[in-house]
Amino acid sequence: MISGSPSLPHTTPHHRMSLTPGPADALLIIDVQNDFLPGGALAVPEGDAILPVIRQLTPLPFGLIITSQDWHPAQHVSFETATPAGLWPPHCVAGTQGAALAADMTVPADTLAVFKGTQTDQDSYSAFGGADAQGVSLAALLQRHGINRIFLCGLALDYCVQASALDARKAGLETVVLTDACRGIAHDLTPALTALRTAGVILCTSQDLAPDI
Ligand code: VGL
Ligand code: ZN
Repeated sequence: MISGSPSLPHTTPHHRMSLTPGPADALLIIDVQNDFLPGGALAVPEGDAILPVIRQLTPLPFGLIITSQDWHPAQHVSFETATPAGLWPPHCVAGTQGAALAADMTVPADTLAVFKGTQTDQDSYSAFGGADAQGVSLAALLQRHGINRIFLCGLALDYCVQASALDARKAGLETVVLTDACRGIAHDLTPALTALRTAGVILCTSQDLAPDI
């Protein structure tokens, strides 16, 4: 480049970082469960719009793909029917169809699964509060696979995706939220996006990973 020539407009350090997934990158698919989809007990507006986007992401060469699931006991503390502190209608009760992953989001056979909010008296919006069926925490699974960067997508952007992305930063991971592969509960998602950016989370779209998506 000619010395003194202007740098490219709109080019920031973040954008210069390669966003092409590789072996040290994980895709974390947050709570794409029937109860968070239209018709479900706690439907996220347009939640189903992310399904085709996620279907384009899963074939990319991530080192690891993990799904998280809200997996609540029938009288969970977060249910308005169970406790005065409960904020939500009953949803994602362990083992029910509502807690199952969306049938039209096919994930590769070697995808790992973590479950959260499994104790009656505790909730966790963050997937980092979850563990696999053997009780191995999400953080341990990522470490075991040598993951240093995590891409997040799923539901809901302003609750479980946000909490998981903030915990990923706290765990020292490069953290990218794929905004077109998320939907939120609030009408205005600006506060959630601002909190993410402030914590050093990179916001981009699936287009930035695979230009032909
Ligand atoms: C969620 C509310 C209650 C989420 C889970 O997955 O974002 N939101 N439980
Ligand atoms: Zn929940």
